[in-house]
Order: sequence, then structure tokens, then C-alpha cells
Amino acid sequence: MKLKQLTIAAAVALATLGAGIAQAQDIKPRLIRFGYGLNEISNQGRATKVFADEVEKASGGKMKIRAIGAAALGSDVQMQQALIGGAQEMMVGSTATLVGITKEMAIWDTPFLFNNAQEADAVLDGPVGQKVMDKLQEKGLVGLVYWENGFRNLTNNKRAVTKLEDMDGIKLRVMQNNVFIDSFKTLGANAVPLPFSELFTALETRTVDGQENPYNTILSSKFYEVQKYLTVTNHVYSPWIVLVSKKYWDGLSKDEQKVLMDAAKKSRDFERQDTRAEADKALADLKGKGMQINQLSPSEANRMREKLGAVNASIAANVGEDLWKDTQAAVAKARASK
Ligand code: TK8
Repeated sequence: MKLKQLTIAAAVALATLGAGIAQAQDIKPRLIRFGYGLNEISNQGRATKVFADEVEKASGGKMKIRAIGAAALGSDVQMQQALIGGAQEMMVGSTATLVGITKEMAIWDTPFLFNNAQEADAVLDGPVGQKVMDKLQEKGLVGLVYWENGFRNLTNNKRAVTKLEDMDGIKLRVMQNNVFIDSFKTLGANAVPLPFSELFTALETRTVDGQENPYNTILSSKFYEVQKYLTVTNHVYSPWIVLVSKKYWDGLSKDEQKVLMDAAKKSRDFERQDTRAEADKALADLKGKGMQINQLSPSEANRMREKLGAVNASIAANVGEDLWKDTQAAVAKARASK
């Protein structure tokens, strides 16, 4: 009995070893760790799956994406550092959290820069978007494509924000980025920078009163469980960006780079459609979950817009007047062509 068991165990071990060697010699799949901050069931998770499937298919199984969501590999900022150091291969996250590495990324944080998603697509996918993306290379990162995070809206637990003055003293979590801190201080809130991965707990424990994110994220991260009021502000359009470690990218063949780039573009097109479809019905969903929702009156929306205009000069100074002007021109062109 004992001998038989041993023999079986040995046979299994040998077979496993054999398969392992065959695999190592014949297939040698490249394993790519791809981290992201939201849940698997979010728009970010769904598009990551599309990307992973495309990479596997296009490479004939030679490249494999190991997708790791819910910030299990770290916050946006931590993952960016892991990519730069070469400890992680890929990620997707907010451009806003990259500003500490590449200051030009702050251009996307300009309040009310885009009026609609079509303007955002035109500018992000055009020469200005590419120019900003290319700036990452000297810092050890390669940007592939922009995905849509979306237009950001305000939630909080203190009161329905119906006028500018209602922002007074609201302790509001913002992304770790000076433009966001300045913007919300300008509006009268007490802006507290925190990584997204700590946000749900901070809201639940009332360490902060509120936050701002697109409808999709308010839904997928279940912020409706810990936030009562939602104010439709659409104060800024937030892009996500798909990143590769430059150290890793430089070690890939041209064909392998093309597999990643093509799959990134497919995932982008899927992601934008999926995100927009979800956002279109999200308000009704959030209402159904019990959130109290209000639209700002046009005159109050204008007051906020005017106040926020005060941060534009500092954004322009930070990103450079040339990039500021090029971006304004690209937006004007997109707006005119509609
Ligand atoms: C996810 C974040 C998130 C962003 C934020 O990692 O931090 O509020 O909107 O999407 O990048």
C-alpha cells in the first residue's frame, strides 16, 4: 500500500516536472502583472479583462496578463513606483495621481476643460494627448492609451449641496494632487488628499465627509452605502491611463510591444462604450440605492465654475504656457467640429 502510494506520488511529481519543462521550453509565456484600483466588477475590471483576453489571443498564449484589482498591488502611486523600478509590469490608474511624476499630466485636471466625452476623446487621442503621454518616458513609464474614468460628481454625508456656500467646511477626500487640493479649497471645502484604496473606510468611519468620483465608481465601490447626498457637478473629466514599466517595455520585441498596444486600443474602445452605457443609467441606480440626488441650478453651477477658474492660472504655470495654449486650441477645434 505504502509503496504504491509513493510510486503514484513520484509519477505525479515527474509528470508535473516534465510538463513544467516542456512548457518552459516550448511556450515560455510572459507573465505580465497588471494592477488596478477598483473592483473586478467595475468598468475598470471589465475592460482589464478585455485587455487580458486580447493579449492572450493575439500572442497565441505566449503573453499572459495576471490582472490584480482592488488595489491589492497597492494604490495608484505605489504601483507607479513599482513600474518605474521594474517590480511590476503594467497598471491602469488616474492621470491625476501621476502629476507628482510628470507635471504635465495636471492639464487633465483643469476644471470644466471638456464639455462632453467626444471632446475628451478628440483631445486625449490627438497630438496633445500623445505629447503629454510621451513625457512619461523620461520618468521610466510608457503610456499606451487613455481610458475613461469619467466626469466627476460630488457625494457627502453632511448636507445636500445646492449652492456654493454649502461646500463650507465639508471634509472632502481628494486625489493626491495639488490641482484637486487647490480646487476644493477654493470652493470652501476642507480638502484631504488620500489614496483611493483608503477611501471607503475613511467615509465609513467618517474620517472624511465626502468625496468626488464618476457615477460608475460611486456604484462599483458601493459609496452609496456610506454617502447620503449626491450633487451633479461634472466639475472635471478624469482620464485613466494604461501604463507599462519602461524597463519591461524595452525588453520586449517589436511584435510583443505591438500585441500590447493593439490590445490596449481594443480595451480602450470597449471601455469607453461600457463606461458611458453604465453612466447613462447610473443616476437611476444610485437613486434606487437610496441616495438623495440634486442638480445644481444653472446660476449656482456658474458660480462654482467661476470660482474654479481661479486655479487655471496656476495649472498653466505648472504645465507650461505652450501646453496650456495647445490644449485650449485642441478643445476649441473639437468643439467647433462637434
Ligand atoms: C483608482 C483611482 C480612481 C480615482 C480616484 O485607483 O482616486 O478617485 O478616480 O479611479 O484612480
